[in-house]
Amino acid sequence: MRRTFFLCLVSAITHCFAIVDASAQSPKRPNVLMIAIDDLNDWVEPLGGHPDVKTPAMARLAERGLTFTNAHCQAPLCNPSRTSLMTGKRPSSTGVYGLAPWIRNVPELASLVTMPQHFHEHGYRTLIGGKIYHGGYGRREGEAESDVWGPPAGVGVRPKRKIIGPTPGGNNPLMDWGTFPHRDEDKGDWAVASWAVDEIKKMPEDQPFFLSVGFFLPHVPCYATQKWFDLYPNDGFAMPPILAGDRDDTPASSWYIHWYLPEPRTSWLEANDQLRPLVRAYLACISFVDSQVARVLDALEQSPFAENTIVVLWSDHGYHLGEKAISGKNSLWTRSTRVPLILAGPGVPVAKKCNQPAELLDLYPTISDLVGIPQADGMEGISLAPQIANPQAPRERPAICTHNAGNHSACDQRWRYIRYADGAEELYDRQTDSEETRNLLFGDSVSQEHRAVADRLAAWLPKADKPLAPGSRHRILEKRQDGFYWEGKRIDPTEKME
Ligand SMILES: [Ca+2]
Ligand SMILES: [Ca+2]
Repeated sequence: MRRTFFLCLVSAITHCFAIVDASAQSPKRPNVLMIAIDDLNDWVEPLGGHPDVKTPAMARLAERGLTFTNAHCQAPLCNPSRTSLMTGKRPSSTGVYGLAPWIRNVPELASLVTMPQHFHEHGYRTLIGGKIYHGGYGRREGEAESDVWGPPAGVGVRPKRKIIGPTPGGNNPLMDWGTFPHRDEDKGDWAVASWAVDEIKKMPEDQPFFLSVGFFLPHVPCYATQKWFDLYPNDGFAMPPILAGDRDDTPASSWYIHWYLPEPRTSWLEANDQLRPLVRAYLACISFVDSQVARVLDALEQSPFAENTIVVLWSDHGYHLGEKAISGKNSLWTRSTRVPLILAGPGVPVAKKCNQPAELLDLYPTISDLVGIPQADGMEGISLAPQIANPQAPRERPAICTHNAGNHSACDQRWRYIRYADGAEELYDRQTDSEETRNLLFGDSVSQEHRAVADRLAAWLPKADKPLAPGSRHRILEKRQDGFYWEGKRIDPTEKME
């Protein structure tokens, strides 16, 4: 009784001080540090996607926060994924499926309020450095996307010529990997991390901040200095599981969604002895970018904001390293859709994992909830606050990924269902087949159970897909009356696929 009274008294006094404090100055909302990484799949220690990968900074972040182990992007490509995350809208709602357009160039989308803008409206100082939006989008004068702009994303120093030589699909200069004499300090991501560190050091303390830091690696070209390659000696790392004939049970339309791309297919990588070098370079770049995450996290921890900042780390989509006959993204399988998503800070549980389905587009409403500002209008994501309060809290809606109009996948805790624009389907039991190799809807003897699972997940897919937004370009697939068109050119279904 006495103890209860005492606690009530303490509570009343604390409450009273809180009121006094609030009247003296505006309530101190948590800051937000958002770290985005480009083309990083689940090869990070907290997700266990590769047995040998070394990502101590991300492991450390996971130790002080909550890792969503079943998080998926809304599009397996930079611009549509980032557009979705930053606007809270699905690609099927905006019609942004390709590397263009930028939303402000589309009259119907121009007034969408992005996450930094929403936070700015609620008193936050916003800063963006590196790759948050695709390309140079948002950086032009007159576009009020951020209060402060840091350096743009960039590769930094490059070798004089491509290390691996010419590649198929147009010999794109980005399609390269390996090491050459240079310094970590000469890399684009180093400059972005340095900028973030400086901004944290000189950050005003009288206004909450929303700092977005976007790293470019392990996006191609996968260049890193020798020390990062030394972490993965040539015979000292596992190769990803690559199953010959894995696509014998996937439909032709699974090829159309990545029909003609600069990313080499596995057949070329194997024929040119480049598969192992690519995997090694990708691992090296992951560890390098992790070291840049460490620099930013260290700066935050040494700052006055250490205790009052929500940290969120995500990647815009995954990456194939030879699995299912391709390298790159632009598929609807786990290699492309599964992404790191880690949150830490005030209100977030420590060293926990949540395997409920989560979508990157949930971040906008989730972070709004975590800092206590109103929800923006028209959010299509669902706040993850219930899972942050209780990582076991069930979530009914599966995570949906879209690659061009009409091609979708849906993941719940166990299954992945895929439907392409021509109606072709796939279903995988990820509980027994985590790499999604056995399409349970292939062949003539589909079980009633599997049909029912497929139909249940299909019901969640967007009912209508917005047509291509004006100005759509790059990696565009369209299903027209007479077949599929890739970048405006009709696909010949008899053409060789692998
Ligand atoms: Ca990307
Ligand atoms: Ca297969």
